[in-house]
Amino acid sequence: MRDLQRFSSCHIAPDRRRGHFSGHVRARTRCTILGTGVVTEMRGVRSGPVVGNRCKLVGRHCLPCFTRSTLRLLYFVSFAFFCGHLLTVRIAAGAESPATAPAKPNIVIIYSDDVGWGDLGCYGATKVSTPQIDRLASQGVRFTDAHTTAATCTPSRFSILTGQFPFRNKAAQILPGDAPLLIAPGSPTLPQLLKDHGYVTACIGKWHLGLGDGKIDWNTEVKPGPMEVGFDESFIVPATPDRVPCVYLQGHEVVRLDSADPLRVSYTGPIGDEPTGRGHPELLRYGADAQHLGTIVDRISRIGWMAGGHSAWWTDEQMAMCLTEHAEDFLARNAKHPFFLYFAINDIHVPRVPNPDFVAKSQCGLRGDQIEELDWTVGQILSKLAELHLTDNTLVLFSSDNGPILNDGYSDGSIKDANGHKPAGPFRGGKYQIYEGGTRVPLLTYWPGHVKPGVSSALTCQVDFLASLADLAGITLPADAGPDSLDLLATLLNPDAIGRAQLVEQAEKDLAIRKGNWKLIPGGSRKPLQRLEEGDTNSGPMLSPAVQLYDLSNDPSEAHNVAALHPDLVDELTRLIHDQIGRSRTRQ
Ligand SMILES: [Ca+2]
Repeated sequence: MRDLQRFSSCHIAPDRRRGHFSGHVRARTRCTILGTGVVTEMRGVRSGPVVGNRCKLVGRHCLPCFTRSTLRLLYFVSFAFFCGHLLTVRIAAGAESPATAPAKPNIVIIYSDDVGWGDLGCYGATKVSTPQIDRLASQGVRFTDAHTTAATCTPSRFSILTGQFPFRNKAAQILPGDAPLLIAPGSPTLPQLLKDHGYVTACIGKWHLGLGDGKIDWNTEVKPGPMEVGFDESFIVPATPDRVPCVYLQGHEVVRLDSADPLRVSYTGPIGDEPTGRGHPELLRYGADAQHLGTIVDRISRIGWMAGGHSAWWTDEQMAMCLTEHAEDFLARNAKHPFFLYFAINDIHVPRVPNPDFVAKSQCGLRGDQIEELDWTVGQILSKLAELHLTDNTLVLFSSDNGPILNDGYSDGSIKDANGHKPAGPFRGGKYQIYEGGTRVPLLTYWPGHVKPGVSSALTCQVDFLASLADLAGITLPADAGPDSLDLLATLLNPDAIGRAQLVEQAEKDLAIRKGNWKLIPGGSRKPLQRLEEGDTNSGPMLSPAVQLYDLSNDPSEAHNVAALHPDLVDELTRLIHDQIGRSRTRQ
């Protein structure tokens, strides 16, 4: 093998160059002879000549980088593609039913953050490149009317794990970083059900569902948490990347915490002598709103304050890489067991600090660069599944926890750099908002040989994952499990299958209901107009406190309120939403 340094430029992060990075090192190289594109990954490299390290193809390939191992990988991938193509043709021709599903197929949910309907190439984006995610779409089912249960993070995550609408739990709102655990330990969550039926379960990535009992000492065991609601193991960002504490939690313990330097966290006022965004704006890589002027970590001021625990502080630009490595490790360790991986990656939530490998890759600034980092992550998971010969035995679901936003507290240039990119596609609104852009998100299902490739317009919701995936695993739901979760497994696997007849949508305190292509917002929206005027997404016309009725078949951008033209329909949908909200459950 040739010396890679002769034709590659090293992109090891600066702090790694200084030797401050401890633990496993992964470096990526970019070919400077053949042009753009991430070419190889190497493990166990800090700097200097790279000879004899394992190459791993992740994107466009570079001939000089072919090693025997990559050739073997290419051979396998080509063979898998060939077999997948044959199956696709046979299924599309209706010649034969999809292959018989294994008794306990593996399940991977890749749950991205704040990714909008229009943020991906397979949904029409042209300013970003997402070939790996687009591969899921071309070989799986791409849903055009899939929804989160809410237009914000915590309630959507609550629903995906519990199968319950968040409006039934008043605490299911955006949580501070020291909030108590939102889900009752021992309750029949999606991971608990799968665990009880032989699955190994893992939560890797952003949690934001509370921890402990509300009085957390981060220097001792932090629990209850993911492992008390059904996960065998966890490696998490406790809240959000823009909230303290800026540390990883593995199991019950803060990672790399030095007991001689205890970690303290506050959401009531400054603690310790760490600089804050309010006191030292000159230290920031970009400005922040009033909410985000707390403790500065990695030159970014956060929501809340923290002191101590310095050895445990994360580095934002390495977060995607770190979480991906843990996910790959989980897959490798459990290749011979049925597993459920809930991979809640941080991209593309603020603060937007993509790894240097992805900076300026997109045509729409840091936010677009972070989408390309997200795409890389998805490619890594697909490659790992292929390497482990698990592709044909694993259902992969890709989605997002709420709609998109440009300015979410930091002046990172995302509005200025949008460059015509429409993060919500044709839909109105985005994160925090009751309009379709708030909850209508990408959903892709991928399982070669078992998913019929195509595009589905079925109305679906993530609250249905619990019942659907339980069905996939052969689990009969207990009566108290998933009170709002409908079994839409057939819909997830077949673009010709129908979806929900109706769905309650939520954006903080605003509620709406969908029935077919009709949508009623009975109380208007309480979100201030200013957020739209700032150019977050697709602004549309003025908000109205009056009842709003939209015909999405003719008016997907919710621009024309036709409530006055259809009083009977307004009455019918008003009764329907009151019925849905008034029940304790909607699953029969
Ligand atoms: Ca989110």
